[in-house]
Amino acid sequence: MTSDQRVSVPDSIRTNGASPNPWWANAVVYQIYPRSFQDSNGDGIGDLPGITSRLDYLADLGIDVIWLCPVYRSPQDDNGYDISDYRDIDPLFGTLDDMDELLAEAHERGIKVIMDLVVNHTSDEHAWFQESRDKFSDRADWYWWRPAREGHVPGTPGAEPNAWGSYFGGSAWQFDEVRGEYYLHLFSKKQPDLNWENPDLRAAVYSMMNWWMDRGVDGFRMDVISLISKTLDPKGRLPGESGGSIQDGPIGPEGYSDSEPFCSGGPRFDEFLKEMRAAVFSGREGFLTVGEAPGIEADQNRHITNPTNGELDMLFLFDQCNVGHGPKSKWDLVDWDARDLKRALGGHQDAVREVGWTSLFLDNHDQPRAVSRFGDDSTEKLRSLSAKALALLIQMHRGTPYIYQGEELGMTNAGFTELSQYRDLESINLYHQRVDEAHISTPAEMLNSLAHVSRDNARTPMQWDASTYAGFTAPYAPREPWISVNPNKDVINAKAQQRDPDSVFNFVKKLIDLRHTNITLTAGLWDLLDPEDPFVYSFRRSLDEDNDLDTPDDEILVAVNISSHSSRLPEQTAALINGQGDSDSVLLSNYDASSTAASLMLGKLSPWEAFIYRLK
Ligand code: TEU
Ligand code: CA
Repeated sequence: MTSDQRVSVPDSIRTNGASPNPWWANAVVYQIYPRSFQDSNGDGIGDLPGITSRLDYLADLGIDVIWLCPVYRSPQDDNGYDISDYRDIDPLFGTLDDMDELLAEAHERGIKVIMDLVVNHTSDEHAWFQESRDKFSDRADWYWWRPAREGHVPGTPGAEPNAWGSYFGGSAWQFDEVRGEYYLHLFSKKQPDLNWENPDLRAAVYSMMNWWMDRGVDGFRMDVISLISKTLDPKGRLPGESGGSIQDGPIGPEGYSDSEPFCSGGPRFDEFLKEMRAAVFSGREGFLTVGEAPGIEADQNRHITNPTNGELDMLFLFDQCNVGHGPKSKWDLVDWDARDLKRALGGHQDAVREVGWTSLFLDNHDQPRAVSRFGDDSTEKLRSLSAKALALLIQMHRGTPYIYQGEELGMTNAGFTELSQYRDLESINLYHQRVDEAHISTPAEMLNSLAHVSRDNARTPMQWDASTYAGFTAPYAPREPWISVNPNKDVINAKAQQRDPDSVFNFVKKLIDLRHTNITLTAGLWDLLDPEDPFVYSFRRSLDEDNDLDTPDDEILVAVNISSHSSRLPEQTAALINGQGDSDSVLLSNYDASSTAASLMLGKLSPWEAFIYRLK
């Protein structure tokens, strides 16, 4: 698409008048998991030169921003989310020169690059942590060090300072022989949590962020930023700690309590975000900040993304990702239907109707593939239809869409059947915790849960072509890919889809183009229709009547049949169509305009039928 076709969004309606310079309001972001995107040197692991070599593909797709998952120096315990040096690139991925080259080549193509910022924790191999193990060092207080529970021998079972469990299994506390105390790690024991109460630590983080901004990055995706402020009692004690005055929550089936109610959106969260905004972003322009925010409610999102509060541009909220998860854990799978998705995504939309913004996504590197999870990958035809339907659904809400690598091809779950095929520490640890330690799952049950929700489902190599390793690494490469390629690369791959006008890729390309050129889709209000219909998810996008724009598309209907059978058009949706069906009004459909017009006249949608329709 040429840039002169692109509408620029007037300030008055971009975020209902509230945001200064929200260029990202009609941008589309593409997430890259470097390890799995493109290997350039045959070691079986994706790298920075590999990404640079694929920028033309991304330019063809039409995206505006790349979110690059962590490439900093790291022992790779959690694939780079454990950083040992924030100011260097891990040799697995390349060098600082390779990073500069990627930035320059992306900018050359009009693509911005935001980096992952992981500052809730570092690696235990970071120099800050090593120094902190000495009680008398300047950095003694940069992490959450605590003595053993009163009356217990340090390092023995039950002596942990409180009952919090780690997201990756086991206790959230690790005893350190050198310091003779425990440190907190909400994630793996190689990811100690930073103590944001310490102002020197905060200053060091902001200085590092400024260093990257000055080097040319365009902003940050902030890893679990919602967890940086922990709830403390007046004496600085954590919930459940000996002598503290705040009670911990109940112990769950795996034997630990949940830290999230005390860590997510904690008491100083807004203060820290405002301080960061002022220290890093004031005086800069054209950047983007997006915070990963598990545990944050839609209403808090409105406050955080209200530009007058000076915190973050947008957050990732996870309600839609929790659809289909049992109340206790993501490993318990439960039935769901379109109403659950409407409640989750609709709640996000309603909260920012007046002010604030939201991000739109179904897929990322921690989630199973959307087409396997919410769509239907049982046949090639249904896979293609449902991948398009889900892409249309998510991108037509109000907010900034994020596409995770391979989602634009409708890539599916990995199809692993044995534990040895998994690489993710979460999958492996939780298997052992639930099967061997807590005895709450059988091996077959846990393998079934992993097949549905393991993070590795999203981490198999990008499928570029049908060759042995899907073009991810050379067929003659000395090393196999670090995780196996999905055998369906023969059918699902970028090369085939770029050539096929009916592919998921070319459909997503049209969606991105619409986001760029249709102002109603960027700025229009969002109104859910037929909330109680279990199959059809439909909504209306419309510009405020008093907008100052001259546009033909000021009222648009979006409808998606979230099922593999045909469904009746529900009442409110049908009333808007009023028995008419005009193929010229179909802006996009995953069938074709005339069959969608016929569906509308009959009042019945075909399996996974999804369309965008101009009402006036
Ligand atoms: O994920 C945080 C987060 O919300 C996850 O813990 C999520 O609950 C988990 O992946 C569910 O399976 C971020 C990163 O996206 C993830 O890749 C990292 O492992 C994690 O933080 C720790 O840095
Ligand atoms: Ca490599």
